[in-house]
Amino acid sequence: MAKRALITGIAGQDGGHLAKLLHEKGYEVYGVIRGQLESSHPRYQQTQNEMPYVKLVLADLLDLAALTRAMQEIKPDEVYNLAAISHVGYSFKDPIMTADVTGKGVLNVLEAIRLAGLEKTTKFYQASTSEMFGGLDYNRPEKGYTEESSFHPRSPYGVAKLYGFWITKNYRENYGMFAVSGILFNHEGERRGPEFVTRKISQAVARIKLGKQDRLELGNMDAKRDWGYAGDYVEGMWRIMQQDKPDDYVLATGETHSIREFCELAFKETGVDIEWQGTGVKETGVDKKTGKVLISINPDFFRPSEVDLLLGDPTRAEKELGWERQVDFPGLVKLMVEHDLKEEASKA
Ligand code: NAP
Ligand code: G4F
Repeated sequence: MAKRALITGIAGQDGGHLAKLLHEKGYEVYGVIRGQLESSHPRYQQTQNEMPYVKLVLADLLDLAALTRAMQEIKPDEVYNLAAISHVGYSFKDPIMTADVTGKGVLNVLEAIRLAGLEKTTKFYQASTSEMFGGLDYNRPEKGYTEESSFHPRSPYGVAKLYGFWITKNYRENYGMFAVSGILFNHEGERRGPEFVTRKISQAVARIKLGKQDRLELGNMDAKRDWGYAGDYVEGMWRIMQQDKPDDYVLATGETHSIREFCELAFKETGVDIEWQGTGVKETGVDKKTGKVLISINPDFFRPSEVDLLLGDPTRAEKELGWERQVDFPGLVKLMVEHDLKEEASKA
């Protein structure tokens, strides 16, 4: 009989990649979509059209009753909890809702599994994050954060995710559940939401190339991230869930790049060389050939506190899971810009 997987956050970036992967592996895939989206709603229909093989389940991460009902009816072999308020900048604006969904929502899913009497049979994956490390100098190992590194979250999102991480570990220890975390560093791609910096850049580059936008406004240009491709990371999630012994793993590339480097490579894809001029909020990215300002700073995008540098060490995942990323940093930027050039060109 086919294994059954339930994915929360099905309509998000990773939800789509993971659903496709599990479907290709022969799973029966169920996807949780927010409770108020009736089947006639465009968002529901869009998700269903994109993933016709997924059986959509209406539920909200805040609704324990709906989640418990879903567990009782589906009896999934594997639950992947990807749903969250996942935008770090937004979490400063709405910390209460972020704590409820991104933090306590994890407990709701775990409790739903337990209330349905499935804690000995259903495996649980929690989408933990490198944001839990915080990127401060004192706890940053030279080769990158590992499963042993200490945490110091720098945002309401990071704090909420740390609760999710610990409650998952707690259920593993308390009830003997196969409950694990993937501690994933930034992963991007053609499904990335436009509110995240990489997609904001790739969309802007495409729109500027097509004459639909003049300029790209960004916040902190100095931040560095360990960016991989989301398609590679969902393979890692699945591998974490196939281990004999439940445990937590870091998935990362082991490389870190600045926002500036991402911009330079992205514009290069459309034949534009960027030259940086000025400093601080006056910094601009200029088209070397024409002298036109294409990138400027808007302090509205600054955050009250910042994670300056993220770098992960994936050694353990590579050794124990045999996980290896397929797409490198230049490949990721290229893939995103090429996708957005086609997408923008197809729009009126
Ligand atoms: P995403 O695109 O923001 O997707 C999150 C999904 O959660 C969305 O589909 C959203 O639904 C859903 N959601 C939000 N609130 C909900 C609620 N109350 N009830 C039910 N569903 C709700 O995030 P992602 O990039 O795919 O990331 C997946 C997970 O991995 C997240 O938990 C994220 O925090 C974590 N993570 C991501 C990265 C990364 O670099 N992408 C790295 C580490 C960890 P709507 O579609 O209706 O808005
Ligand atoms: O793309 P970002 O918003 O991603 P961030 O904050 O690293 O969070 C993402 O990765 C985490 C894993 O490390 C996930 F857990 C989380 O759910 C999410 O997927 O911002 C990246 C960097 C930041 O330093 C930000 O300040 O880019 C900087 N930045 C500069 N200008 C900007 C902008 N970020 C956004 N979103 N928009 C800007 O205009």
